[in-house]
Amino acid sequence: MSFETISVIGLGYIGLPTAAMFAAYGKNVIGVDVNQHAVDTINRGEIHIVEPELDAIVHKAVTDGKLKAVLVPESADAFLIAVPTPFLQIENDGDIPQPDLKYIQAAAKAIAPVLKKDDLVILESTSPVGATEQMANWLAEYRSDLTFPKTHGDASDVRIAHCPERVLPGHVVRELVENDRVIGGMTAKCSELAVELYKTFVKGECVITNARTAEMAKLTENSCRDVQIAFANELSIICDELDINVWELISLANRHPRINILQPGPGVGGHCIAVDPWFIVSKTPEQAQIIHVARKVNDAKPKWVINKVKVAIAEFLQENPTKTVKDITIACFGLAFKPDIDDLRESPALNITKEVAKLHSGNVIAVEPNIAKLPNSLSSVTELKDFQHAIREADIAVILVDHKEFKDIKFVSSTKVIDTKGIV
Ligand code: SAJ
Repeated sequence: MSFETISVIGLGYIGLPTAAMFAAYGKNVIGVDVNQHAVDTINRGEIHIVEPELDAIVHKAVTDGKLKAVLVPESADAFLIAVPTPFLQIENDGDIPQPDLKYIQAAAKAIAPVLKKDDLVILESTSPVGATEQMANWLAEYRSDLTFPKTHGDASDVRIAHCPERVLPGHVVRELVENDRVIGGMTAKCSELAVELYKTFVKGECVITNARTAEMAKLTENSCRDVQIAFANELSIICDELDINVWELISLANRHPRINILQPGPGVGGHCIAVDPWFIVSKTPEQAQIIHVARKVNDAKPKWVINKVKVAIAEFLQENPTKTVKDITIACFGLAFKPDIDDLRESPALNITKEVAKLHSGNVIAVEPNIAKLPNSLSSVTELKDFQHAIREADIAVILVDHKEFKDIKFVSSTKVIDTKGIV
């Protein structure tokens, strides 16, 4: 089977680079998105997301006529679904977040009318175990004239697989090509065809398993990182209590040949590591003990940092009895969810800055070298200032992200520094 036309449903951080890569390797690609702005932007040869090197690849693919974006799916040989898998609204504090598959269902419904015999449908969205089978059930429901793997095995009209994306934001273009892929077909034939499709551009190994294991593999990778970060975050709180420098401690422990502790921080952000472990916990709440606790440890870290700010304010007032709270300037260094990117979504640094601005009646300034303008949620409570200004003005400095611009940061001795990233 040769896949001539490939359709990617969902043109976000994963779907757009994937669509562009297939187009760059000669396939005809139809990208589908419900967002008119995204569709228009891509069809102009531009991009609506920030990812290094992607703009040039999309521009060339569109100019060469290999990539187009549409609102409604058209016929294709393979469909890759890369839509979000968020949570359902939590009703009570402490409830376990439950995954919401409504975008996968909507994608299945949208492609069903154009689906034909011998098509391959791949779910790329990070999903709870069982989501691929659920998607296949929805497709079977919408297209009772076609056969599916669950009932017809390798002889089915439509082939289904789960192939989770595993690329690191900021390095997507390189990692899409170089990373190994986990290919979880619903049957052996489904896997074989999915490997053939990805081999269009993937230089890494395409390793075959079943759909459920592929779903769990992706959740396991991100949960493993979350648990390890929780360990580092817990160490940082223990060390603070015991008056030990956690950064020195970790670098010493990491000299052991079999130890590799990650770095503590102000909490875990982004749309993956802080989300995916819940897909395991919600499915197996009795069994997923460590994964659950790790989530709670990481989610509690921003509160701990905010408490440190409150303590610093009290100490500052004690040491400077002629001053009032209103005289204190707090500078927050970094708003992004990790270093050297401009992505503020689900960022603990952003949330901490917001909370500090809410609790502090004096001046709060924010430094984020990767953005030109503050998001609306912050612009009414704080100002975006440059690095040097913030260093000069800060009575209390809160370092929240280890951006490269902050590496040589130095404060005057009177500035109280809360360094969540071990830069100072
Ligand atoms: N973080 C720490 N300490 C560390 C490492 C990270 O506090 O030592 C924090 C970061 O500051 C950030 C959060 O964790 O707030 C997540 O950052 P990250 O770099 O660990 O991961 P993401 O969310 O950018 O991308 C992850 C990657 N998964 C793994 O490394 C196992 C990526 O490969 C996945 O494709 C991506 O999730 C995804 O889409 O699932």
